[in-house]
Amino acid sequence: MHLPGLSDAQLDAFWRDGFLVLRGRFEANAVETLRSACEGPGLRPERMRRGGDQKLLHLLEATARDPRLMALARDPRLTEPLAQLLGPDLALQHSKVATKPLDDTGRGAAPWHQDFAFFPHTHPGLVAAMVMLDDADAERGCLHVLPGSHRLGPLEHADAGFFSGVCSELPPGTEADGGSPLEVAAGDVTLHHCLTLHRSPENRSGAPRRAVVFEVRAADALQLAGDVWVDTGLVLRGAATSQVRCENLCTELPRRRGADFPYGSAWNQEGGYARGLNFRTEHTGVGATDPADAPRTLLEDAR
Ligand SMILES: O=C(O)CCC(=O)C(=O)O
Repeated sequence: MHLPGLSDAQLDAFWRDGFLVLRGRFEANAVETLRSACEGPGLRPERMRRGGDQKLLHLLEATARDPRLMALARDPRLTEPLAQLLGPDLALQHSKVATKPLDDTGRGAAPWHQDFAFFPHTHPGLVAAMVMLDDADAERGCLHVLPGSHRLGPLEHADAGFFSGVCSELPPGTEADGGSPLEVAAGDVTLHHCLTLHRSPENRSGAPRRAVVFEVRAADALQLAGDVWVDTGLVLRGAATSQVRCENLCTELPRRRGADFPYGSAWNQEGGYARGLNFRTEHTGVGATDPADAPRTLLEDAR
C-alpha cells in the first residue's frame, strides 16, 4: 500500500496556509469502489429521495451507510497524515458523501464558512479530509479556500442573532466569489483546518462532483454544541481518552433558528426538560409552568 506520510514541507504548508492537497492518494480502482458504495443501498435511495442530482446533498453518517466508507474512514492513507497534524488519537466528528447538482441550477453552492462554527469544540484540533471521487476545477465546483484564514480564530456565522452557517465577518477584501480554487483529480484528498474559511461554488460542468468527507478531531477535543451523528466519536486511530484539552479561545455557540434546523445552542449543557422549555419560551414567548406540560422531547421529535 502506498503510504507516504507528510513531509516537513507539507506540514509547514498546512500550518501556514490552513490546507493541503494530497495528490494521487487513492488509485483508480479504489475510487471506483467508493463510487459504487455511493450508488449502493445505503446511499442511493436516500440520495434520490432527497432530490438526487437536482440538489446539493450532504448525506451524513456515511460510515454507517456502507462498510466501504467505514473502512475508508480508518484507512491509513487518511489517518496517518491526520495523526501527523492532530496527534495519535483520532475520532470522527462527522462523515458524509457530498454531491452537487449536475447543472448550473443556483442550488449547488456553499458560501464562505468555517467548519468549527457548526460544531465548536474546546480546541480547534479538527481537520476535514475530502476524498475526491471526481476531478474538480472551479467550473465543476471544487473547494475554494482563503489561505491563512485559520489563524483568524473563530469568526461569527450569524444572521439577526441566529446561526446562519455563513461567515458574517469575512476579512476585508474577501469577495463572495473569491478564494484559491483547489483543483483536484479523482483520488486526490484535500485537507483543511476547521478554522480555514472555505466555500464551494456550484457545479456548472454537467458532470458529477462527488466526494467523501470526514471531519476528524483529536480525541481530546470535547464538542460544545452542534449536532452529534450516529458515528460521532467513532475512534479512527489510537484510543479514546478521558483527557479534555481546553484552549483559550472565544467562540459563539450556534443558536438554533427553528426546531428543524440541525444546530442547537449548547446541546449538551441543557437537560431535556430545560431544553424543551427554553426552546418554547424563545420561539413562542410562552413558558410552560406545569412540568407535565413541558415539551420534553420537542427537539428530538422535530429531528
Ligand atoms: O462539497 C463541498 O465542496 C462543500 C464542502 C464544505 O464546504 C463542507 O463540507 O464544509
